[in-house]
Amino acid sequence: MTDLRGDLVRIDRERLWDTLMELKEIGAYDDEATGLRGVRRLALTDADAEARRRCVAWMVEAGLEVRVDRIGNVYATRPGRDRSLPCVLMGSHIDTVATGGAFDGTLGVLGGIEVMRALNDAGIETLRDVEVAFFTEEEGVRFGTDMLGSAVTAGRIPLDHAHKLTDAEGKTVEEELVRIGFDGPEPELRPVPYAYIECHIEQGPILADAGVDIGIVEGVQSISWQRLTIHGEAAHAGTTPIVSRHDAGLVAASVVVELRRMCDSGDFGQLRATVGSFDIGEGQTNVIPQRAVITIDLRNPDDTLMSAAERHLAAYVAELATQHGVEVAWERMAKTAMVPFDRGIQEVLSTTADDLGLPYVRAMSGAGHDAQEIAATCPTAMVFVAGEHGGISHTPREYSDPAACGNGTDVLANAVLRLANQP
Ligand code: HGY
Ligand code: MN
Ligand code: MN
Repeated sequence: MTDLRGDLVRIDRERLWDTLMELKEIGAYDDEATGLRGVRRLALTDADAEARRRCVAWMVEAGLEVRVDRIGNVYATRPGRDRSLPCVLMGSHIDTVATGGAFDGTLGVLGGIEVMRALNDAGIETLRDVEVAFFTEEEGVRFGTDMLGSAVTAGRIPLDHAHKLTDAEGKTVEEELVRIGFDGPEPELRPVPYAYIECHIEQGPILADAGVDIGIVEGVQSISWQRLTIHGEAAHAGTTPIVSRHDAGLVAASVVVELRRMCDSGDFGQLRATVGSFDIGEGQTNVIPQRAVITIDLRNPDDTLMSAAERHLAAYVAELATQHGVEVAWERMAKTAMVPFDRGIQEVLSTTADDLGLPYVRAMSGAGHDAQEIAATCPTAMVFVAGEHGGISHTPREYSDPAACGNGTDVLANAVLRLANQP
């Protein structure tokens, strides 16, 4: 329905919330650690496929033209008056981490579909086409590199390379796209949009600390993902003298401790480091670990300090290898620079929030998003929505209330509407 104060449109908050609550049941699981229902919907699994089909059904019900590209990205178009003009694109992702919540990514996709319904309800015809998308494997948890689908459509990752990526069982992206029926015919390098806006939960404490629902996002910090494999030597835990050990587990653990020291030191700015995966091989109580494999996730808003951190880490590990007589192998999984968002699009978002009477703060994104990839192709920005429990995310405790989700999606709707009527 159209707002009484003129050109503002309002989404149907109940309808949006119902779709969020319905989608979170696809891939739902009982999380022991929290006692809550979590969401486990890794990219291209059966759960992801079912969620994809459900979103496509909602898109078709809203009268949208749906297409699928060769990396499985799905686009749904609401035609405008002049179809020769580049579209305004909204979107995000519906794949989750293995211990996910109900809002990461899904708010931007279901919010975009709700924007389309609200435009239909208000009988609004836009000048430009408006599209909503969900991108493949944004999380990177299954196939090892994040923002995969959006990086392919932005031309950063070649389709062929993406198709060949494998999961822990050796299944390729291409095989899984075919298996779930989302190996679309559309070229992955899509027509360049006029603008892209992504609505997403903040996944951190900034908005909650400021007591606001809305964040205007200024950019995304740099991301570095590496896998480190350490080959030592198995030996008896009791008989082997300390000085003659080649303990892969000790080297891996030393890296974890050094990463935290690097963050605490301040020598690398606002560096954040995480070893999220720590594989110690057979895991035998009385055997010195022969092999350890860890993943290292670094984040930094400053590219120069990110590179300095990577160099320091490489030198530290090389020294450890010599000291402990182990072999090390590095594998690059992902690397993206800090991405600033378009000031013009940020301006449309902030004036829209003002017109809606919604207080906001400006913030850099701590998390990676599809928007950072699409920003390479067209003017792009994001609107953040506050989360409860300090904005905690990538856990079933992730929660944003109906009012915050509705406010964020109203900002999305009206910013998209303004852009879609720009000649
Ligand atoms: O890793 C990230 O920041 C995002 O959740 N994919
Ligand atoms: Mn996300
Ligand atoms: Mn995420």
